[in-house]
Amino acid sequence: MTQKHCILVGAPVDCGKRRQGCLMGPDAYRTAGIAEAIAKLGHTVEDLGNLAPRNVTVAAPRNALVHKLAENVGWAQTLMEAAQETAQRGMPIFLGGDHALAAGTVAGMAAHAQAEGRPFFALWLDAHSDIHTPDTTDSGNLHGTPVGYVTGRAGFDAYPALPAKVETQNICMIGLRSVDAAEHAILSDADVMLVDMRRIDEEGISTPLKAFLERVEAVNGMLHVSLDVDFLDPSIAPAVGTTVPGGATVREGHLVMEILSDSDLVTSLDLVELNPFLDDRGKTANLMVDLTASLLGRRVFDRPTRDKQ
Ligand code: Z70
Ligand code: MN
Ligand code: MN
Ligand code: MN
Repeated sequence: MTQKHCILVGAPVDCGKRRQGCLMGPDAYRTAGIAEAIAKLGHTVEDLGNLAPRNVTVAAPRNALVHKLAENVGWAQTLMEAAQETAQRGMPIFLGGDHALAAGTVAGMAAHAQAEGRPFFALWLDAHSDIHTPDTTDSGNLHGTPVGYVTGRAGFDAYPALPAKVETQNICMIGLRSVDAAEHAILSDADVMLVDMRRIDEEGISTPLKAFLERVEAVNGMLHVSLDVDFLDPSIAPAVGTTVPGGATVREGHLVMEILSDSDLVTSLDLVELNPFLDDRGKTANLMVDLTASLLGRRVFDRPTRDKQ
């Protein structure tokens, strides 16, 4: 892959759900050596430190279950701007923080792509589809809503106006195994590319991923990757509030990242939902850093598949 200027953006977002701890995520990635791992691959690295949410006031949400709406809206504003600023001079890597942060990062990257005159695509690596709205969520946890926001669903009146809507047909979700009824209803009408665990078991993870990447490449698109810790199986990635059994293996995780790296299509990355309070001697933070290294070009061999005659 080509040499990048990687910009680490600390986003200690912890307002997207009730269980606390994701605010320690950015520092856990730093402790696990994310900057050093990226620099070792020949890229340049800049660390912006940790950002803070804009202070905003909002009207009370219609749905009384909704948790910390103002703080979520404040983070969306901060991160939408940070994405647009950093994307102009490098590849932003957002160190979360829970998945609520993607409302800002994805909306900001979509706005950047629009300004560049390029189509925008998002790859959602997650057990969940996160396509609720503040009205449909039955947990009130806004980390379950960023896809709803960026695709322009109704109900986000408190949020900043979307500068550029993400087309549902430009989204691919891989790793799905926990989808709520209201999400199921919207997804069965939309044209999101859905890759659940059954499809991964039957086709392998590379076949649908490569099919999606071909579509991105064909139109010179920009690709944002949003990696939720719970994409991975909880046995290898325990540091997450919502563990869902039956997730991706270490090998599937690395394979996805290596294929993405080979494609050289990825222009931004979220690392989300790491809760260091729940980790086992840093193993989840270390794995997320290793996966980031694979995305940025780390290989066992450059060409592993060719035999010498
Ligand atoms: C559920 C909800 C969710 C992440 C859990 C779960 C949402 N659909 N998202 N963990 N990343 O509460 O809305
Ligand atoms: Mn998620
Ligand atoms: Mn999830
Ligand atoms: Mn739910």
